[in-house]
Amino acid sequence: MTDYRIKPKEKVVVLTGAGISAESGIKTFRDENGLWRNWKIEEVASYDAFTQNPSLVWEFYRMRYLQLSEVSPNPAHHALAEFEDKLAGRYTLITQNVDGLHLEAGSRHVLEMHGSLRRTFCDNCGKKYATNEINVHEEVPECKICGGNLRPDIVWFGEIPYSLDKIEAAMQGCDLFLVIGTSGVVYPAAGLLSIARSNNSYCIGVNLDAPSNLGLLNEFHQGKAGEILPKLLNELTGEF
Ligand code: BV8
Ligand code: ZN
Repeated sequence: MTDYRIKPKEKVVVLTGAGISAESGIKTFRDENGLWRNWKIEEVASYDAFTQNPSLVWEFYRMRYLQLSEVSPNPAHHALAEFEDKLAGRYTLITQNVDGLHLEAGSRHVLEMHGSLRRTFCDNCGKKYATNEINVHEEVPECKICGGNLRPDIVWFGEIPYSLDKIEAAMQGCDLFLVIGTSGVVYPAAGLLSIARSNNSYCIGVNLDAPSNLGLLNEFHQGKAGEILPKLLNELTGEF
């Protein structure tokens, strides 16, 4: 599988995308039955869409939020949580996913760069809410303080992702970069692999299909993350 072995003090950064949650039953975006087959990005995943039709945007996110109560982390999420325990202090997990499954699996240092379905905030006064403390069944949930429209705490297209400063710091001096379950289409997340290469990180990819930026990888393991990661991560830490 891999000959790479993480040396003591080496720093590891992991970037995940929708593919790592696929085996939990959560739709990806760009696979054949992905979300963007039935929903138009411009109608549900931008601030303009929200101001023009908040009800449609909430229909899209309500459906995805309610699904969270029916899904759970899969072996890929659990393998990463155990991996983190072995690399305490020199490990960063960056996820594009908004499902919160890494946290549910026990990962601790997670940078949810595109936000989370489990958080909401008021578009008018900024008050933050956990989504489980609002009435998500309201057509457009209202702020208890000012009556404004609540929005999912999701980074939409055209909005600046969260934690870019922490992400940039993590990428500096990163020795091993793992990119898992992402089509490598959405920036700035997709640009991290190029940054890793320019920082001379060793780059390993795990994906069902060959991603668009395959040429930048030192190693590519094709297949399902839930099947590949448990063994691969144990090999990397020399446990296998
Ligand atoms: C920004 C929240 C300015 C929504 C998301 C033209 C060129 C380049 C860039 C742009 C451009 N025009 C506009 C842009 C910028 C734009 C962008 O990149 N657009 C793309 C579409 C071209 N980006 C932005 O707008 C970003 N903001 O640029 O602000 C800025 C930035 C920095 C500094 C200053 C200013 C904001 C982007 C965030 C948008 N929000 N999410 C929501 O979730 O509802 S993006 C959305 O796509 C999700 O977060 C998702 O995670 C992400 C990426 O998709 P993937 O995770 O890769 O999922 P996908 O379905 O594509 O692929 C799944 C993969 O898994 C597949 O390859 C499949 O083979 C694999 N797989 C499937 N099953 C498995 C598997 N792998 C392993 N195991 C399996 N079992
Ligand atoms: Zn408010």
